[in-house]
Amino acid sequence: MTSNERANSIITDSLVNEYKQNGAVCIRNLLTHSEIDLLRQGIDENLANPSPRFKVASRPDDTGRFVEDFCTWEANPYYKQFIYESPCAAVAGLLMGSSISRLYHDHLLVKEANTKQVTPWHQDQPYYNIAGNQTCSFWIPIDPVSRHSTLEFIAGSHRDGHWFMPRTFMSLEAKWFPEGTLEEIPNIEDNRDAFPIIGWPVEPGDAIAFHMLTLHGARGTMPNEGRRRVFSVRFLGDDVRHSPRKWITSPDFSDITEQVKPGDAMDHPRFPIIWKSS
Ligand SMILES: O=C(O)CCC(=O)C(=O)O
Repeated sequence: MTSNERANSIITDSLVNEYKQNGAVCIRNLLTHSEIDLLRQGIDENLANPSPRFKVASRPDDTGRFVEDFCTWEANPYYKQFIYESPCAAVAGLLMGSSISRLYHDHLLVKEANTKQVTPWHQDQPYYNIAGNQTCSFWIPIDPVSRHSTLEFIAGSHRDGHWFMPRTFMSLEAKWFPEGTLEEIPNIEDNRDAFPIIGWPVEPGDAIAFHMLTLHGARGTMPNEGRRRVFSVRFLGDDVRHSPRKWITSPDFSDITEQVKPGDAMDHPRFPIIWKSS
């Protein structure tokens, strides 16, 4: 079966509706052993040769460690092959209801066992340089992840028009939109029962897809768990347009700011179209 055929056989109308309603779905057994192996090699290569964008997202006294890297697919042959050959781009196209899936960027997120650092609740789009509604990010673990340590979402939070203030994960600084210009994220963690929190324990091969405005976050990892290595790849659909900012976005795309006009599609070699509907 081609990856397109696999995507078509897995993505049912009910999964598309769940994506529309909740802004996040778990797709069981989307990826083959060899695709997960490709990501394992890609992550090894990435950690051995971190990019200038690599960052440690946990404090020095954390009992574990949380590291991230961004936008390395062009230099990493394993990531590149995965992005072009796995069914993810086709799945994103079907979930977004888009005629294309354009690559936005890749993102590595590794939490070692017993990492105390949480990933605070946030939306992704306020950190970015894009406007539009047809968006889809994948969160793909290559290790088993428990319900405790998995990525969690507030079901439906992408639909209510809120753009919440993006802040740095550790010091909670407002480095993007100026203070006071966007709504603050409610205190979800201390009031978990008041929110429709969804999340899934996952095995290698499963993938979570979510909208770039869905509120999401993750706890730390448990001492008795292994590493939580995650590859994330993010796609844009038909209606997404360049929305350059006055500040440096995360990831930093200031090098393309002059090359794609505000309001234009993200038509640039950094953002290739990976899938088109037939
Ligand atoms: O892996 C995590 O802890 C956070 C992931 C996340 O925020 C994202 O993929 O946008």
